[in-house]
Amino acid sequence: MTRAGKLIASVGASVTMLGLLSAPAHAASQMYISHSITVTDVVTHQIDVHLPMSRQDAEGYIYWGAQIKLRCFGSDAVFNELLDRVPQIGDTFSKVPRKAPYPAGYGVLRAEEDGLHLTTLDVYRKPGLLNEDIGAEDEVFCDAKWIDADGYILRAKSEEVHGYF
Ligand SMILES: [Ca+2]
Ligand SMILES: [Ca+2]
Repeated sequence: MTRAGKLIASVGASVTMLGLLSAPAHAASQMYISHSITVTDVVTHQIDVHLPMSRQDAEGYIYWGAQIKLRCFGSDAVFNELLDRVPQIGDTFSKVPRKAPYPAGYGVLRAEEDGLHLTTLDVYRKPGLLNEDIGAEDEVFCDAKWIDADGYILRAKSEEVHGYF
């Protein structure tokens, strides 16, 4: 490594250490949400939210109380209906784990190498809460609202998933 390279690496290291001491300033700049619905005897709905950033930044945000709020909608020509109690486990997610029998690691913000993640897993009766068009095919999408400890907000919307739920 050149002397300049060493200097840059050393500056990078001290910035990372500062990041551990306070909520990272603008690390959260993008958010992605996707979801899948699997129909068997029941209807299983998984929502995945990802904010790309370093693991250290994700740990900082989670520690300082960042939240992700999720809502899901039935898509219709005139009016997209808010689906009440979807996700079933509640709409606000933070560092606080869901109680068993909700599966461990789901429904709680987690830090990984590629950033901050949230995955929900809900199981509904069939037909149930995702059956937004009675007697017809259903189209469901979800949106995510990120709120960090300073009140900074990001929003993202998922693709529509179609099926008979
Ligand atoms: Ca519809
Ligand atoms: Ca339907």
